[in-house]
Amino acid sequence: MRALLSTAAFLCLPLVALSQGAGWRANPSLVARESAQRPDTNYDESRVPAYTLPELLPASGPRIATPARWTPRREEILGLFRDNVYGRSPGKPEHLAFTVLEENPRAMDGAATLRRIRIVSRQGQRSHQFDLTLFLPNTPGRAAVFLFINNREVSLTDPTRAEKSGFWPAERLIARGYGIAAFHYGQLAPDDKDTFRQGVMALFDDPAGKAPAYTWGALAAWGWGASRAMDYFVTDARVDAARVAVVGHSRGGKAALWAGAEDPRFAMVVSNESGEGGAALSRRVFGETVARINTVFPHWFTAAYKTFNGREAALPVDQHMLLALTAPRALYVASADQDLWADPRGEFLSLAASSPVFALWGDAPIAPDAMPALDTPFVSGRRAYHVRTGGHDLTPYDWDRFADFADRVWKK
Ligand code: GTR
Repeated sequence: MRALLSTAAFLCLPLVALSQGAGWRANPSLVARESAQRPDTNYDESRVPAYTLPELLPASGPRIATPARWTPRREEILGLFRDNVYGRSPGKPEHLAFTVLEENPRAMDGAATLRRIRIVSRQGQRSHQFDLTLFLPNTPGRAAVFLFINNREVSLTDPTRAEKSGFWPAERLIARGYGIAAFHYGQLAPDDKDTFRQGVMALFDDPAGKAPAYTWGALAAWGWGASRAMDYFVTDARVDAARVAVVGHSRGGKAALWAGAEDPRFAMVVSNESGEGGAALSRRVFGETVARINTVFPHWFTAAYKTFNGREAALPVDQHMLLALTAPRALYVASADQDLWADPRGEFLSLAASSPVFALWGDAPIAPDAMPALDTPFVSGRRAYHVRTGGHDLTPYDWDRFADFADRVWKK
C-alpha cells in the first residue's frame, strides 16, 4: 500500500508540473534562497493550499451572459471591495480648481510641451492641493496619456528632466507619440501609518474630529488623486481623455487597479508587480500575505480587511474580481522573475480567472496553464501580461510593452 501511495505521489509530480504549462517557472535556487531568508513565507508552489475562488458570475440566480447583466453584479463586487478591502472614498470635492504653474512648449528639446498643474480641492473651509506634471508630444491632435502614480522619490518624475530615470522614461513615451503624466502619491496621503490621514483625507474628515467620514485607506486616497488628474485631463484640449492609462508600480500598482475600478473613465489600467492587495490572488498564500500586508502597512486598506488576516478563504472577494472590474477596458498586468514576494504566477492566474467577465465582450478566455515564458509578452484581446527578467522595479522594458499594448488597443 505504501509503495502504491508513493508511486501515486510520484505520478502526481509531473501532473503538477504539466498544469503549469510550458511557460515561466520560478528559479528553484531563488525559491530556496528566499525560503531560507523568510522561513515564515511560502515561496513553494507545492505548498499553495487548495482553494476555490469566489465566483465572478454566480452559477445560481439569473444568468449573467451580457454586458448589461454584468452592470449590477459589477456594482455588487465594487461594494464588496469597498467594504472589505480598500474602503469607501469620497467622489469629487465641492470645488475643484486647476492652476497652471508652468507651461513650456519647448520641453525635451522641443519634442514636448510641459504643463505643471496644481489641483486644488476645497471642501467647506478646508482645501488640499497636489501637483501634476504632464508632458504632451508636440505633434498635431490630442494625445493619449499614461498617468503614473509615483510611489518612489519625487525626483524620479522630474519635470525639469535634469534627472532622467528608467522608472519613468518620459522621453521614450513622448518619442512614441504618447503624453506622460505623474503625481507623487505622498501629496495625497503620506505613506505612514501614523500620518496618512494628514493628506487629502483631512479634507473630508468630520470637523468634530469624531469617526472618519470615509473608510478609505491610503491606496484609495492615491487612486482618488488619479481621478482628480483625470478631471483635469478632460479640460485639456490637447489630451485625448478617452485614452488615458493609469499606471502604477507595486503599492502604486495596487492604487492604479483600484483607481481603474472606481473610475471607469480610465480606458486602460496598468499594474506593475502590484502583488498582494493588487493583481495577485490572496488565496494562494504565496509570498506576501493578507496578514503580513495588514501588519506592516495597516494604513493602506480599510479596517475590515484586517479581520481576514490568515483567513483568506473567508474573503468575499479575491483579486481576479478586482481585475474583472476593469472590463471591458484594457488591462495590462506585469510581473518580474525575481519578485516572488509579489507572486508572478498568482498575478497571471488572477488575470486568467478574470476571463468570464472579459468574455461578455467576446474576448477569448486566458487559460490558467498559458502563463507565457520569461520576457515573452502575451496579449489576448483586451488583456496583456508579461514576466520580465530581473527584480522588483519598473523599467524601460516594461514601459515599452505598455506602449506596444496601447498601440494595439488604440490602433495607433
Ligand atoms: C513591499 C510591500 C509590497 C509592495 C512593495 C512596494 O514592502 O510588501 O506590497 O507594495 O513594498 O511598494 O515596493
